[in-house]
Amino acid sequence: MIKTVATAPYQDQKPGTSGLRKKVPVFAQENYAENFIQSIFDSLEGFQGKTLVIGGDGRYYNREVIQKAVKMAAAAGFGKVMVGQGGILSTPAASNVIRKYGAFGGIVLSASHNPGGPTEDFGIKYNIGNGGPAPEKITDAIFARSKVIDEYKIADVADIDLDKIGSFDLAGMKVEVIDPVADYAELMEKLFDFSAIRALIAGGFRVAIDSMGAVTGPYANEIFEKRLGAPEGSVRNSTPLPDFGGHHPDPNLVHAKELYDDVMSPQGPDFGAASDGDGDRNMVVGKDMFVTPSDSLAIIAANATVAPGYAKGISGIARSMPTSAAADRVAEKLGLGMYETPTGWKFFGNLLDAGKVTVCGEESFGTGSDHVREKDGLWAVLFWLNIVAARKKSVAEIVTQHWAEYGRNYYSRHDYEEVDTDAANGLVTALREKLPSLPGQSFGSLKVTAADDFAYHDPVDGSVSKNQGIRVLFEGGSRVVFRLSGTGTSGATLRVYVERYEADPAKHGIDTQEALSDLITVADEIADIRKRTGRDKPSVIT
Ligand code: G16
Repeated sequence: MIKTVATAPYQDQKPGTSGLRKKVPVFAQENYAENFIQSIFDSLEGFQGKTLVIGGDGRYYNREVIQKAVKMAAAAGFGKVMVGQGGILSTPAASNVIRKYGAFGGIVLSASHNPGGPTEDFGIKYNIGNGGPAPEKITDAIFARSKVIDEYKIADVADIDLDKIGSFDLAGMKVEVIDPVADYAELMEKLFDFSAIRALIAGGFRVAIDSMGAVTGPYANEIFEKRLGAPEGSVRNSTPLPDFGGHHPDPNLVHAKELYDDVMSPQGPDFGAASDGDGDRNMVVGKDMFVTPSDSLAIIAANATVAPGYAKGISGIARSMPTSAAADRVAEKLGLGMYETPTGWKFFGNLLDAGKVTVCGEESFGTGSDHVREKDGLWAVLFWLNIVAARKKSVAEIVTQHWAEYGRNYYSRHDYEEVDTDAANGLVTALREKLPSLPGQSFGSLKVTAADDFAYHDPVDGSVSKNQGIRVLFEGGSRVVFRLSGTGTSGATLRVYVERYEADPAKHGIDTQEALSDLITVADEIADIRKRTGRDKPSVIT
């Protein structure tokens, strides 16, 4: 019943910031997905007879790859596979299932916020037993294996019925098709004060949750409409669609603009939130106030004790290097440990496992805590609603009061998408060469105090990750950071992160792009962006 299939390796299966992401036609090549899945199994040890969790964000090609993964898990010797009904498991829900049931690991099929469809993106990533993305030593091993693989094993059986909850035997392995929502909703109910949020909503506070035609729809329906009593229709675009309804399921000011405009209109809801393709990202908007992800992390950390799951306080905070230093000020005031990691949620895993931090966040619309080992979109939304309910203040009041207390970190990210790869690499190489000469140089009124290529020394396992983004720091705490995205699937994406600290509350009401305009000009001057990329402006500003 187990078939061994001869295969030829592909040379391009290097996992990026979060797993392997490619266009569907790439994944649909002969044995492409099989090679990668077998390379994952070949890089692991000790899973015989143990449990593997499998689920995905429901995008185009999800069901096909789930069938392959289940049959290959049986052939590899797993004892049990737990798979979400319909092949659905949001990334944080998958992380929770892995942890709750003590699974050996999980395979999550997602290309996150990237578009879906026959010519769009697909992805596969492996999560370890703590529920988090595999660390670099495993992803490196998977890549090495994928370059030489010559066969894979698969159970030669009919497709399983993914839509019916229940369990059955498949080639000697147990398959359990589980409700993808129940465990997750139960966890959220433990962490947050649902009765306070229910009372807030019953009192007329209007929420709009945009699931963007992606995986959080069923989760948001259950949590916001069923358990928290939000009127029907409060959750929008709630049916997960293979192509996300043609939307780009990226919760930011560009792709969730409709929701943003609605909340900003006088008759619109009081609170808006959106999630991405696989449910780990979030965007939070209050009336007259967009909350930057960096501020969101700082404000959640500062107010954490209002939520029952965090009532005892938090142990520390971690943020990715390009994320603004707003959270650092909270950590300093509360006397908490503060950690700066490279971009990629996988770098938070060790800190969370060691109990050094409770909450983590990234500028890329990701926030989360030690409840799972992934960032968690709906968790962040519920945290915000819990804070609003407990403090009895609007989002705008909460944010402006936070700035008044801690100062404001003006922050913006400029993305240059689908830039020619050679041009992008050339820009980074030239920047690296310039680094030693930058400190001491002045650009207008901005004087460079330090410039480096960020390297991370993991305080838990001692591993070192180099070349994680180029930082140019200026007097007064302003900075620009340059890095190439590790999640794109065509060309290169240059990200430029710009930040300026302003302590004076009288100067907290300036438009963000205006407040950062001198730094934006200097970033272009230092990196020669226009000339090297041939672009006169970013493709996306968030
Ligand atoms: C992934 C990672 C995040 C990272 C983001 C952006 O998010 O999990 O940790 O911040 O990519 O990475 P990059 O700047 O390299 O594109 P997601 O939501 O895509 O899984």
